[in-house]
Amino acid sequence: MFRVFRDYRRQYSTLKKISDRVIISEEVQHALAKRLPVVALESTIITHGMPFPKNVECALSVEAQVREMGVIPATIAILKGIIRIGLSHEDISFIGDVVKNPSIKTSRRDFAYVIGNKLNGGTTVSGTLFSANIVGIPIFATGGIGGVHRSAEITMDVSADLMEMGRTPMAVVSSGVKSILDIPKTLEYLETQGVFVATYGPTKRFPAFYATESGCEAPYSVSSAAEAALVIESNREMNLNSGMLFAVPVPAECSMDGTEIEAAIEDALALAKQKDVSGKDITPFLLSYLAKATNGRSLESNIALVRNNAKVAAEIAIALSDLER
Ligand code: PSU
Ligand code: MN
Repeated sequence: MFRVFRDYRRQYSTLKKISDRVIISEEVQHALAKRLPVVALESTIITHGMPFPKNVECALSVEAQVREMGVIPATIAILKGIIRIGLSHEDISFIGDVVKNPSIKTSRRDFAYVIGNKLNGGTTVSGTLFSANIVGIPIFATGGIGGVHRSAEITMDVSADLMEMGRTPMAVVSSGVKSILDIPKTLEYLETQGVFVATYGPTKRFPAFYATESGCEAPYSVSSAAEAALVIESNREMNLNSGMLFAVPVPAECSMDGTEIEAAIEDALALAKQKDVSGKDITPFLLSYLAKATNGRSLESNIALVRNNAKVAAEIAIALSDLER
């Protein structure tokens, strides 16, 4: 079974182009061919999650941090209708300049339209999982995944990220989910989808993005990158074909007070309702409201946790390639 995984990677990694619709950067191709550790990174966080130019600064500093650890970052986006696995600095600056170069927030349901019309797309967690999995990248870092929205029992707003995690054998490292969402329902839904969930660290206390505590427990915790790698490896060997979530609390020095952020979230949700914001627009709306309401502190905390998650993902990627050798 171990072989299946290796062949699976070889099958794609030696191809320059999987199809005319997908281009892997030379750096990422080389890393996949040599089985060097690679971490996938999303781009909706650049196009719809943070304002310009902080978005570009954040994306570049996350890439630099991963590289410093000897791991190859593969930021994924759709540029002019082509899925690009591994972006140059120019590409990141291009999609980050959202006024000049607009992009569509792209999850699974948006791909065909964005590609067919040769548009730019910031790939969400679901879109990035789909793309990274085509080329066999086993691990992906982001800030927070989408989840079950509050009042989902009325709106049925459940992020496509959760279904994609259920059907993609990749590990996602995030600071749990934002408390703009319904965290207990999100954990239930992940279980329904067969997604393995663990906190990364000494306790099972599930984090709430800006805040370290959500009041919920994860079913498991892993205490090291090596342990996470063993779980990922087993998932692959068993051909479970489902995903894994490793939840990393925001570093304490950058965390925010849960009650303060909760008050801002309630205001943001009320305003969204009043303005009739719904569907794919709601997450970007809430994020930008929170950044303003907290005088940019939520943005700083967001950047810090993304960097930290990328660092953890890089450590796990290293442990994973050690196992493969
Ligand atoms: N959470 C964040 N920042 C983000 C997102 C989520 O803290 O930028 C983005 C991710 O790309 C995620 C997407 O996949 O929002 C989920 O959107 P929705 O809730 O519309 O599914
Ligand atoms: Mn939604």
